[in-house]
Amino acid sequence: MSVSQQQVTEPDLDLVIIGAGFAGLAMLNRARELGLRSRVYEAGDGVGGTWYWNRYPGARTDSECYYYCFSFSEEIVREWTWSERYPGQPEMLRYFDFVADRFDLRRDIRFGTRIISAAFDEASGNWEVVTDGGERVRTSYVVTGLGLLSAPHLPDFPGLESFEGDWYMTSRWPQDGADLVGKRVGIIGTGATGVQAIPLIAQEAAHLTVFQRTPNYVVPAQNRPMEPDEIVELKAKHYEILQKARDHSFAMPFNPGHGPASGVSPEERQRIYEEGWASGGFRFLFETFDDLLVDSESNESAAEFIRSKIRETVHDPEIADLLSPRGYPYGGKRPPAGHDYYEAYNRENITLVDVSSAPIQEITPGGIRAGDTEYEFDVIVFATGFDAVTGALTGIDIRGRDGFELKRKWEDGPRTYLGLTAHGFPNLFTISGPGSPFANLPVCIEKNVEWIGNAIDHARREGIDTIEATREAEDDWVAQVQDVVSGTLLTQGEAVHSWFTGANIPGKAHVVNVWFGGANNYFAICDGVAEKGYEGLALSSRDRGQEAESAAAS
Ligand code: NA7
Repeated sequence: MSVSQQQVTEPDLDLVIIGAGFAGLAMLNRARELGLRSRVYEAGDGVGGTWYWNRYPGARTDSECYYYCFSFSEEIVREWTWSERYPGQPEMLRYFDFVADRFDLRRDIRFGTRIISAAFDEASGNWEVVTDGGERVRTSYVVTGLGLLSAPHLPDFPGLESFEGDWYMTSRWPQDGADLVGKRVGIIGTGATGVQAIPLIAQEAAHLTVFQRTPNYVVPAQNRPMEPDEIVELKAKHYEILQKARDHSFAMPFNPGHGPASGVSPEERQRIYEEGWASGGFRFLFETFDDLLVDSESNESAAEFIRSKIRETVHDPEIADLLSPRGYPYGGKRPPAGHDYYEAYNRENITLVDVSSAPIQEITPGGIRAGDTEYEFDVIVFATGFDAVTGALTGIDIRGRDGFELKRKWEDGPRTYLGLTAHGFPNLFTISGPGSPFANLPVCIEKNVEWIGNAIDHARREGIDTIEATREAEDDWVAQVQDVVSGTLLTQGEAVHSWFTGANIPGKAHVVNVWFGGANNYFAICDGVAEKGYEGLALSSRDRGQEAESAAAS
């Protein structure tokens, strides 16, 4: 290559990172440690990702604060103190601001800037990334930190443009809030988001009508303020707790359950479920019995326990019955954590409308028509979920070798190696991409960041220009992602539109798009791949004019 050619193809940056949530910030910090010239592009005007956008009433974490957080810096662990077991969205945003300021991250972040395309240039071996403002940046590497649940899904209801009131999507809630006081509000959706929003909207609205298509298994989160003593203890043990999370199949520092649900007497089973209910949230799923996600009978015993709690809590038996999930397993859809969720249905100003048999037909100027009935509203709230896992990535025009579109590659379902890379898309890494674990995300994200950072560092040290998944390794991973879930009950939510399988989006390929083979196993696999010289990845060096494919990959 001549000097002049080299000048033409010299990239502006080593690394472009897309997104300034958990993934983007952790990646930026790691990139700086590695001496990479990096820049983050973020569509929002601030840091936080999910926690920047989801400002709806009641938005808070479903995982406990002390493991739903960054671990990359001991300073953060030492200096930040959580106020609640499950921090609310405003506290999460303060946390992100704290981290961004503490590490002076903002100077490398372009806010209010959306990446609209990224194309791999075969001749130079660089990516050209284009922003919505028309800026073009050439970079050696692109890392996406777009989040699994960030591309909002607004169902295609006819007539929305005719609605004369105000309407909001929970995931695009206005920064200065929405005035719901004294209003007639209708909310569509009873997933994790709707379940958080409903009790709080009911407190503000004159009347709240909930449109429910599929009832969920809601276990109370059991939120409470953090105690000073426990904060001291948790900070002291942070890295021990992190290791425990990394050893858990859902990356949570939980204790194992009590074996199979059938292994104990009915009385003991009841006692253990009561204990799990009092512990709250995901602990009910993971610390009661170990076979709830694999054994139908065990699962049904937990499901029936939850139904009994609904009957106990909700005064009107008909409403309790409508709220009771049936016909799919507990865990078949991502189970929400509740904050007085079922209690809210005892309020005078809340109405539950079952739209499973009488679907929403249209939005009218005055409200919503479901079946033959029209409901009148001042405000409609859409808590209708996300084009999960792939939506944010396919929303960007990403083109790899030969201009091939990522969107086309994933038409029949996403194809990646380890959820991190895709064949035909060299030097592009996807943090928490399709085929990576759906588990406690900060822990998964930081493991991905560590792996990607090491891979880039290795490549630079070895004079390698491109890293790319081999087709064989990708095929094998795609098959494994489907295989590991086959022995579980997790895909049985297909019938009830679970986003795990893409079934919540009309027309989307129905395949499991996350790794359910255990986050702990996944971390070990990724570590093993790196230890074996990036097995399954082709590492090539242009200068050497050779395809220096990793020995292990061949
Ligand atoms: P979810 O869990 O995908 O929930 C979306 C909700 O919207 C769910 O209750 C859907 O009913 C409902 N929905 C979607 N389309 C329609 C139509 N056309 N008619 C009626 N109801 C509809 O999204 P969330 O935002 O609550 O949670 C997403 C994740 O964020 C969550 O899993 C956590 O990981 C954090 P359905 O159940 O499909 O019948």
